[in-house]
Amino acid sequence: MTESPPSTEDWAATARTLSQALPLFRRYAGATVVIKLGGHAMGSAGAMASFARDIVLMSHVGINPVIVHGGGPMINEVLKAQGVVSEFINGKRVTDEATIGVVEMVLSGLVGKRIVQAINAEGGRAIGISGKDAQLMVCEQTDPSLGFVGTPVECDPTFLHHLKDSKTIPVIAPIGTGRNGETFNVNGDTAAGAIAASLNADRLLLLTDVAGVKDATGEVISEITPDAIRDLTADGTISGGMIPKTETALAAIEGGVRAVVILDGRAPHACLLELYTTQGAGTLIRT
Ligand code: X2W
Repeated sequence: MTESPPSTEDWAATARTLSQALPLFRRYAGATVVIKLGGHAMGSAGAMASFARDIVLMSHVGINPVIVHGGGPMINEVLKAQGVVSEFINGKRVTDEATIGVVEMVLSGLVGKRIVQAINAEGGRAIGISGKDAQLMVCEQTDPSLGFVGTPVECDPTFLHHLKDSKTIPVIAPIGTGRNGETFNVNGDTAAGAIAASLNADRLLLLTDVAGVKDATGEVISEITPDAIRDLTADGTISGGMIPKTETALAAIEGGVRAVVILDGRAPHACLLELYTTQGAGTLIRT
């Protein structure tokens, strides 16, 4: 069955929506927004296309989007095909020499290029790099028990500024370089926080598979301060997988990011809802 063509009323509603968006577009014109797209938030090809379209729209209305991606589930799949099951300590993959090769291949080669291709297919101009490129993310070993897992200690955003000047959208894989030529696997949230801080980003959006930070009754909190986050963590309300996300948020804010939002990336148009509606989406964290 073919869809009926839009009516005059439909077009009028579209025009009204566009006109109403103007003040919201102006609010973020020139802003740098770092978006962490986690592997669990990536979903189907259709969801990826919709995400890519939102990113292209953001760049057309004056935002400088910077994408940092994860890809944990995709790494698991490739390792599984090789008969390897990873061990995780506090949410970080124990990464031996064989594993780091797979991690880099999957993140830089597969996942990053998939996002680049989706953005370019929607008319944007994206480029896939990793933290290794142009000394973007220099790391130190996080803990010997984790093997080749790195903590970013120096981020040089110079190359990202060049990309911004040439209206190119960076898609960054969370792989870092060590001072002695090592390759480090960096948690995607940690990498996004460090890169956002180096850019003094206006917003860091952590797209995940939960609606946001929840209070003791299970309701999503729409806005919260870093101090209140610390209280909710101390009393156990914030726990499990949410802890690395809130820790990333607090570190990013301390490092100079204006605000962090934790939101469900599987919701259609999650980024647009957050930036361009007065209601927002997920949990906004700022002082
Ligand atoms: C992650 C990197 C990918 C990632 C890993 O190996 O799975 C560490 O655990 P998500 O999809 O955002 O979870 N690195 C050290 O963070 O992916």
